Amino acid sequence: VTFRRNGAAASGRRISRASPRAAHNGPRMYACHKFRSMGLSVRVFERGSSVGGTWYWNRYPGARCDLPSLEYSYSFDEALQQDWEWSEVYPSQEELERYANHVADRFDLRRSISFDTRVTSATYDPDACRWAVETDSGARAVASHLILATGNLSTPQLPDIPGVEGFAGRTFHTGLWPSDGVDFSGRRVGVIGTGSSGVQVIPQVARSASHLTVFQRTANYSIPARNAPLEPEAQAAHKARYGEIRQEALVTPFGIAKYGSPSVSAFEVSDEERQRTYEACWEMGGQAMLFAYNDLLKCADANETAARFVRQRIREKLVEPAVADLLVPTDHPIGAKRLCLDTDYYETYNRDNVTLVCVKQTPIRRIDPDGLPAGCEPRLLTLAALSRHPIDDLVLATGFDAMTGAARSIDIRNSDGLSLADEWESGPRSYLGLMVAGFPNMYLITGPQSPSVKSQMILASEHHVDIIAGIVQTMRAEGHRSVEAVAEAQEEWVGHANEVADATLYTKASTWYNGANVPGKPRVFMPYVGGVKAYREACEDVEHDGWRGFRFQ
Ligand code: N01
Repeated sequence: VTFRRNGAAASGRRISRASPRAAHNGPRMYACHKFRSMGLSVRVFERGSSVGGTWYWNRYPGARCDLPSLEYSYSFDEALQQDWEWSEVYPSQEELERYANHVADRFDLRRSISFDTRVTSATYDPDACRWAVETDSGARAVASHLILATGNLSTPQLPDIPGVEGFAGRTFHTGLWPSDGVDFSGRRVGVIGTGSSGVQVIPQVARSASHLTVFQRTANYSIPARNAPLEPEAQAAHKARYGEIRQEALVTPFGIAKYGSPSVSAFEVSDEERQRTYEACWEMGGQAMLFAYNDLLKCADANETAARFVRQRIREKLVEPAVADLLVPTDHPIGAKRLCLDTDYYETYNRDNVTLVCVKQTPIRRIDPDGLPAGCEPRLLTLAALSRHPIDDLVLATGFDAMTGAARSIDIRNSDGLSLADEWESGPRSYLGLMVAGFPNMYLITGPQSPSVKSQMILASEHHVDIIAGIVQTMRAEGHRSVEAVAEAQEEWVGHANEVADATLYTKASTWYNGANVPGKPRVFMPYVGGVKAYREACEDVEHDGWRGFRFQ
């Protein structure tokens, strides 16, 4: 049975690995608008039944973006950014979905989108310089340019645990949540996964379930989000200098104006001053902690100063020291795995109806139809000496086949018959995260080796759409029929991206950034972490040098 989001999970049907794909709608909608305004004929294929992408699929209770609403939004249209009123500092899934629908209607985009349609294959014809696209609905298209706006966190990943597909109760993946919601009242619920999704959904489920058992493999660092209503004065002040703030964002490491470029090292200040800074960051909430000093993600000792501070704060929230021992992260630098932001996450473990099970040393070996068997984690079981963990509902907050999963699932073939999946068998390689050598007229949006997930995604998507538009304009103006990344330029860029990553602490953790969460996936660090400013400058240089590294014909 293919797991479908609408209703299937709520009625308790089985989950299968044949999951749909969803990308953030940011790039698709802006690309549609931009290319249509250039007079091109555009067809967008969308697996979902409506717009929203990430915010269409990830509608689990508590789902919320952890970047400020006023920044995590389109900048391409001044009237849009002035008109839309955000209600909270950090936008909820509901508000983001509403915003996406507003954008689709405002720019009349739906007429160019084929919903409920999954692209199954794309084949390049070198004589015509065209891509032939096929879909699961039978719809076909032929196009001069093919854009993979397939998303970075869009292919839900089931855990590699035998029995997961045979669980008899209801199973939900956070990235495929039923549109009509889920009622957990009176139910015994198990949650596997304590990344950003788990940290958000766990406090919500605990409020209604009769009992919640959380299976944690790696304890993660989580900071209070401190979401709040967005005061009208603050919103007006931001909008009064919106353009300037957008420009400020472009010269920060992560493309977020709120988190500028720190100029000092953690060791250039006294212990007392550092402590005061960390306390201020903790009170401010959000991702501020990681932006306090310029070496927190580069120097292990500097990182440890922040990690130690956060560990202490986590301990202070927990009543049971034994539970704190399990929840305090010790095995990776803070920020090397995506920093989580939460509302009442740690406090949830003080509730009587919540059990934490650590499955680090003794992994879950199988899932039975009615729960997790005894012995999956007998040694470190903390709050209850249960011999087994009977559960009615299983929530998989187990993440995604990130950055390459969706693109590799489409049978994309170049003129030699080589598939993109084969080309990327040893890990993805691209030129600037925009094109893959050997695949003419095919573009990636926020692809591997671009800042993508290590930046503000909407800004990153707009940047890539604008670059592709520039390439297409050049082709029109100069009469070219095809464009392709030059293999040597790609190798050089990939080498640079790897060098930059190796100089950071990001490589010191097993994460979806480096494919560690998907069995068999090559261990390649995928995002570009040289910073948004450096990346944009590199792209500008390429363009000024007549699109250096791209071959036009
Ligand atoms: O996924 P994840 P996510 N047995 O991969 C565990 C964005 N996002 O959906 O760490 C036991 O981070 C796994 O354990 P481990 C954000 O960029 C943003 O939570 O591999 N456990 C981990 O705990 C984020 O980083 C927002 O040891 C197993 C969890 O499942 C990205 O999406 C909100 C297991 C997966 O965590 C992905 O986040 C949500 C097994 N067999 C998401 N297999 C906001 O903006 C996996 N796990 C706030």
